[in-house]
Amino acid sequence: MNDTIAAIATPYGSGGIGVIRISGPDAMDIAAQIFSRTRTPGPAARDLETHRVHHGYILDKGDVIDEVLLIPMFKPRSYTAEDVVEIQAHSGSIVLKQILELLLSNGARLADPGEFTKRAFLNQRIDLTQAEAVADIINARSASALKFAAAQNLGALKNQIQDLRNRLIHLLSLVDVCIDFPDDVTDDDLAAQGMDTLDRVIDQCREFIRQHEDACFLKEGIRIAICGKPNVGKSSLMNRLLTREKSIVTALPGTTRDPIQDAVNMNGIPFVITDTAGIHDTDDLVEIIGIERAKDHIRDADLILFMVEPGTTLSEMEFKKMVPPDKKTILVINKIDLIQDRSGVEKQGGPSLPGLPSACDNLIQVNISALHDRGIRKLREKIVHLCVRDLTMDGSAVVPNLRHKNALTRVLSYLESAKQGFQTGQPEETLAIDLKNSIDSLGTITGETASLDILDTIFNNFCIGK
Ligand SMILES: Nc1nc2c(ncn2[C@@H]2O[C@H](COP(=O)(O)OP(=O)(O)OP(=O)(O)O)[C@@H](O)[C@H]2O)c(=O)[nH]1
Ligand SMILES: [Mg+2]
Repeated sequence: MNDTIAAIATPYGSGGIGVIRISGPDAMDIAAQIFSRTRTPGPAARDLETHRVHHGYILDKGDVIDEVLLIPMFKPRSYTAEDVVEIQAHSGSIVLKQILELLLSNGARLADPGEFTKRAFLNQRIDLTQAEAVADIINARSASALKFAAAQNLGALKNQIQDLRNRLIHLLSLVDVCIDFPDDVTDDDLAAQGMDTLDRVIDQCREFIRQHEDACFLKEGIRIAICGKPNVGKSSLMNRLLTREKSIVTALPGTTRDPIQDAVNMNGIPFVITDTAGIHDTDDLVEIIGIERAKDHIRDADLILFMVEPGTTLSEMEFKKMVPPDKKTILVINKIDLIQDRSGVEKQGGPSLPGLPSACDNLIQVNISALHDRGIRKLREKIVHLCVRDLTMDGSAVVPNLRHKNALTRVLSYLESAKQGFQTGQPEETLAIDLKNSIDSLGTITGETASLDILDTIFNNFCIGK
């Protein structure tokens, strides 16, 4: 951290402006070597006022490379809490690369991925949950994912974890007093206070884990599988939901073999939809493999759109083969145009509603025509409602990620053991070990006790320049 790093912070390619970022003790000196307020080399601009925008030119051996704006942000009021200089240049890959190379030849080092954010963490401007939230904001694929990431970036998770950690540290200090001055605290007092703190912290850890399980798919996408017999219109529906022609549609049964997958946002919530091969009894080897893959996707899905068409019948057995019990399922009756006109009046002489087993009675049913774009909006509403209604995320914008969840699970096991220790009157020294371990595990979430391995894993996933 004693050196000065530089990187292009904006994406590769052409654009209005591109930003080059420099951070470290020599940031201003290095920038001053290549920046001039006039088109010709002048005295080095070292005395620029901090947190102001300065107009000037980047010069290379007297030649103007670009007209730029330069913003010095001296420590500690900067992204990394070090001296930072940002140069706003015209955004073309050649011009940005030339400016970067000039900075490197004047003493800066090319930043590693995520190194600016890593420095912000190591300089204690942000904790590890906030650093992770920076990557989540950049990678957010939906409004809901962005909302959680933004709250975490502002310290929502950090504050709550620190509060739990402080409670445990307080309890540990009480246990330490008991060890050193056994006469000052009675066993009963310690047990009462210990149980109270442990119950509260355990409840909160469980709540965090529940929130992870409830809402992590809001970050990654809720998995929907479209399934049914061949030719019922699964691929047509897939294309409607994606609003583009992704899956091949033909009048031939057995058109879709490989599962076709794509992501889409509905109401700001990310979904990953899979169109699958029609399920039926067949001797065709390729179809058999496709059907096996379809079943894998159906098993892993969070929601199934089970499709049928008018004029067919389905036995209980056939239904069970396609839809596993206890899966969230919407019964989609497609090709409704064959039996009803646009105003919902029954057509005479055509096919009738499908004959379905009683297991379908409890399913939410939506009638659509994928071909004529009827009922699709209602189906979208039902999908969103069914997937999000169980979430009790109101008032709590905290969604721990998998790393946090694993740490919380470790914390829980130490605390359960400590609780048992209090209940069975174990020696204070043993209780202290469990408490210490739980405090350390909580610290890995915020970064207070995180190992270098954890830091490397987190920051290596960042882009360069962040
Ligand atoms: N009348 C009518 N035809 C439809 C509708 N939706 C789909 N089709 C037709 O039904 C046929 C099969 O559609 P697909 O979307 O390929 O059906 P699928 O379920 O994906 O078929 P497989 O991949 O073979 O299992 C095509 O000819 C579609 O044009 C609809 O709402 N009404
Ligand atoms: Mg298909």
